[in-house]
Amino acid sequence: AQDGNELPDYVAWKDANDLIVHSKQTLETRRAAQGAALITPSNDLYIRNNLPAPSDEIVADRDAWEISFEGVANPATMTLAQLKTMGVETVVSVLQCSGNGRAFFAHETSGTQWSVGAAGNVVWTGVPLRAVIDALGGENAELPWLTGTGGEEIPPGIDPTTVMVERSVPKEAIDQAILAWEMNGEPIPLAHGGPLRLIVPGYFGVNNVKYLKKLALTAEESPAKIQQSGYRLRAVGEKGNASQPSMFEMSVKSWITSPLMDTASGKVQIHGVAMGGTSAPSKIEVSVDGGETWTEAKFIGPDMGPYAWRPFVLIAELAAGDHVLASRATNAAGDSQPADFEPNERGYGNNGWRAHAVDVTVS
Ligand code: MSS
Repeated sequence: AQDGNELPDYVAWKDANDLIVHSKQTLETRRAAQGAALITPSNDLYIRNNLPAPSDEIVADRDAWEISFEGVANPATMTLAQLKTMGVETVVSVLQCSGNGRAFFAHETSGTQWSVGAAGNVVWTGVPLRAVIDALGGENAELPWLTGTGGEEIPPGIDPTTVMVERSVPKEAIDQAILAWEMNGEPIPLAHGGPLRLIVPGYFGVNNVKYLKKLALTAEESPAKIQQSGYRLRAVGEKGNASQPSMFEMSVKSWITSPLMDTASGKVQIHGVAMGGTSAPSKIEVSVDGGETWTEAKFIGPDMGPYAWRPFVLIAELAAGDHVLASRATNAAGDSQPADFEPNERGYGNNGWRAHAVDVTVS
């Protein structure tokens, strides 16, 4: 990578020039590399792992991967080969880490200092979860949570709940979720959760459990730390606990990807990407004066549904001098980005347009 940071072995196949290596477990897509792309190429997609990825033996025979289902009328263990006979659907959805935008908070936050690159727009293919659950006799109506367990090995001698990646989401998510085996038209790379990944469109990255080995309807949220106290929105200085909002549904957000620093005066194509969270982006405005005045910009390319992002462009006449370029998206539900997002202990969920603005010098 440009920093002189080497790509870790398990992601050596990625494009080093387009990535910032924060650590072995956290790699971010460069803002300029996001450009006006409809779909984020797998080579450029960010990585966030809470535990080291499992060995690549698990993708040697993908169809033999087993997943168990509980909390349904007829609990069962199925192979990926079986799932591939139960239906198939393709969903385009933004994969975004809860901490994307953390670097833009003014207060000090622990955790990876992501700017905009812990996000990508991805094509996922797999079986709708609803079809699988129906085939197993339906879910137990008394159980309100859908709980997915990741396939990492837990190092011996430690309490598994302290490290395991197990996430619960409200069971309403069943209707949009898919069990995916393909990403961007290819088998999901190990680094992104192959052989099988739970995709919950519209939900933050953490809920999209990789190497999914168990899926259950449960009475309670997972006892795992990542559920109980991790990924909870709370005031600066407060500890995490299960009464605080969990990082489930994403919100409306956008950012400019070009120009980012300097540009020549005259006509300039200002572009970026806009996402609606759980409903499609419906409007995108751009400001060249730090948010004093706004002009509606144009979406580029096809609308790929409520969970996808859309690239946008505004052709603006920029005079020489310093400009603050900002973007502000609105979704079909009528929500718009706030100027500022409330600072919170872990720096989650930042969608404030002011923090995502860029300073550009026009000469
Ligand atoms: N899964 C598993 N199994 N493990 C881990 O670690 N992580 C999370 C998700 N899932 C994990 C999982 C997170 S947290 C995120 S973001 C995501 O994933 C990412 O993805 P990629 O593929 O990009 O790496 Mo934050 O909210």
